[in-house]
Amino acid sequence: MELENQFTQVLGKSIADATRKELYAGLVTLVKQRMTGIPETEGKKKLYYISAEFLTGKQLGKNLINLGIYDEIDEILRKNGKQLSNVEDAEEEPSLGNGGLGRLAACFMDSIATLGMAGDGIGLRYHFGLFKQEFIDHKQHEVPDTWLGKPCWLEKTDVTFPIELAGKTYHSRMYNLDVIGYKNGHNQLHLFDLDSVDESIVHDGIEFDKTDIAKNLTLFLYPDDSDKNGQLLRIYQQYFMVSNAAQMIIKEEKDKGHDLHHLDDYIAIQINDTHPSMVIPELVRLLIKEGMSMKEAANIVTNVCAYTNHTILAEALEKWPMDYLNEVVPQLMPIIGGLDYAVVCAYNDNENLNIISKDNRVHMARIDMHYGHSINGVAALHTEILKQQELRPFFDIYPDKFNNKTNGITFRRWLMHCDHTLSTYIDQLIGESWKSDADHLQDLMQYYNNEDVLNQLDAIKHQNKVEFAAFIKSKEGIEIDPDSIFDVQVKRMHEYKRQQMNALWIIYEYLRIKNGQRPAHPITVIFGGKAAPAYYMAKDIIHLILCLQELINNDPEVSPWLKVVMIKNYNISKAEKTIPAADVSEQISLASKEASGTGNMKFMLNGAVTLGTADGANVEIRDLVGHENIYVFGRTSDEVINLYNTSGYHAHEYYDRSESIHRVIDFITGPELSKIGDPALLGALKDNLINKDWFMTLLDLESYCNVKETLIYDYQNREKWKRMALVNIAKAGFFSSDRTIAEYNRDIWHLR
Ligand code: 26V
Repeated sequence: MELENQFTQVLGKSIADATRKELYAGLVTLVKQRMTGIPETEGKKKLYYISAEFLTGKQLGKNLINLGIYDEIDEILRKNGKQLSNVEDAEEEPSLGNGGLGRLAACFMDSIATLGMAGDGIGLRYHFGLFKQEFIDHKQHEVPDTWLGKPCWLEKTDVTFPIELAGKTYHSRMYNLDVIGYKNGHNQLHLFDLDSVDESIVHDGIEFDKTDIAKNLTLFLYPDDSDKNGQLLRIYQQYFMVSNAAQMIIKEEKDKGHDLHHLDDYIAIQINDTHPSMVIPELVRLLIKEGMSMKEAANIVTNVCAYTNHTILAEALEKWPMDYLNEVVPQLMPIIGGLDYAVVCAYNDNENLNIISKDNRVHMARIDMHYGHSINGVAALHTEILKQQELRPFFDIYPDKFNNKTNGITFRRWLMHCDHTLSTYIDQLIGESWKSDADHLQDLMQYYNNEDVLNQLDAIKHQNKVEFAAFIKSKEGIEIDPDSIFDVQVKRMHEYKRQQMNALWIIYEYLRIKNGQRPAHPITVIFGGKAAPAYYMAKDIIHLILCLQELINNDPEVSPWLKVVMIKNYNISKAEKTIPAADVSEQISLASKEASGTGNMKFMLNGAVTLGTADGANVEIRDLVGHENIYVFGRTSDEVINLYNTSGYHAHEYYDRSESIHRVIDFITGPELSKIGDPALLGALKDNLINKDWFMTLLDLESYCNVKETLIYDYQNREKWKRMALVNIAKAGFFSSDRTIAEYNRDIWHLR
């Protein structure tokens, strides 16, 4: 009753009379009032998690869950003829991330708070986030994502720092987002911005004048960096982020009366990929200004900072030209030069280790590795590859700095919120202890032979599929059959993730159906994901999928057996609707290339079965569920690495040798698709697949087709499938981000 009174009071009218928007605004106020009552977590040592991305997702549902009032509010609304999920839909989703790295940061913030650690996030307040994806003529178009509506969870503050960019001083503004843990903890996410940023300079999609820093600095996450001005803008953004971070941290420490000479006793900084790497020279610079020697400052900063690597893809390892840094952050150059000089002296001018390479580029990850005390990969296999291959020279000199932290996800969002029915049913079966100790999900294994439980789990999945089908019908106008297999590949579009391989399977299956060979069970292949605006091959893959969607769904001979759906503007809220409805989780990256993956964990937790390569965390999923509860195919990472080292892969050999591969590839430019799509784009994709195929699609295509056929066949064995689903849920506990964060703290941060 108390809660209902508070709700009515903030609304200023009866719940029954309020509109959806009013109810949403009322709940924002109510939640903020409740959060204010929770004291901020304090501890002797505090963590700062610096990241260019925080893909937080919508806040309302998560905050209600973490405050422990979700069910009560749900009940109050129901009583008044309203629906909480409907009210949640009124929230704009913050678009402050790109994919796994940003979502990981958000899961981590949730777990850090939940575990009662003092730890704040630091990032940027992008006005339009990444971009919003639209499809026109079967092609991706980018438009600004206007997520900063009202009411907003972000609170504007009076906190501001002077930031020097290209010799000019700008004044930042800090915005705060409260991070409430699950029934415990209260931290902040600090997002910095400039008041002068001008949204009106954006035109024709996401075009804008890249030179006007005062107006453009925080418009977009990852603005196009295919030209010099774009690259300069990235450096401006990165320095703006870390200079705010460094100044804020030093101010907080001074305010607490801490001695900066012992900064490493009081703070830990986690550098999320190389985007925040300039925090190292910036902190050194500020500590020198505080009167410290360069040597002492560098020592302390090394003890404070730790670096996480999230990819082995060369193009993501940032190496900024010296000239550019000179232009944007001249104040850092003497520091970076000094840090490099010490490395040159210590390691005999070894070109593999130098921060500044002979071609005058600054290797950002190398700053982190020399001047941080920890280097971690994000899954066991990934960390091994870093140690043995990509970062080998650093592993040779700093073996003790390397450690693995297999990624995790917060079960509050990825089970309790996204599948409330399943979560509640699990509570009934094994109690609620899994919410604070996810390993307890294993207690579900006692139901392995319990037909009632297996059927009930299956009924929940089916209902999720029915709801998802209705959602797809309303958003995409496509009718899909909840009794078909929902086979899902949702993630950023990238050649290494090999959505094109899935598309080639679709063509293969289409041709078989046309030839009278139907699959053992109808199947719906569901895609979702954005392509970087300047990444043409990824856009061409989207184009192919959209053309296949049109061709296949409208073919009465094929569509009862095979359908294709590409979800537009795939984001966290859509993920929350999609994942609980999935039967099959497609994780088909070229082995060695997907550092971890975290979608794979979300699907597993929601009872989908993985169809994947032995890559990233898939390997650990396989170890947990056993071979009989996962479909693994394709070359191993060792085999793939060997092919790269020996230049042993030639796509055209596969094209020439296999008649069926030949036919599938030729279909891309055949009459059926050319009628629908753009022959130039389809031709470019086909050409790439035959003559380049850097991520070896054709290498694994045949084994992929074979294993997918087995999987479809197995799906008919309902008893077997239901058990596989149960085992996947029961074994997912390891992938709780609470476990990951406990490990970061045990091995790297040492908070409390
Ligand atoms: C690279 C680039 C390249 C140019 C365009 C902008 C951009 C932005 C970010 C990056 C770094 C990508 C790193 C990344 O997101 N890695 C993902 O991290 C996840 C969390 O650890 C992991 O699960 C995924 O496997 C990994 O791909």
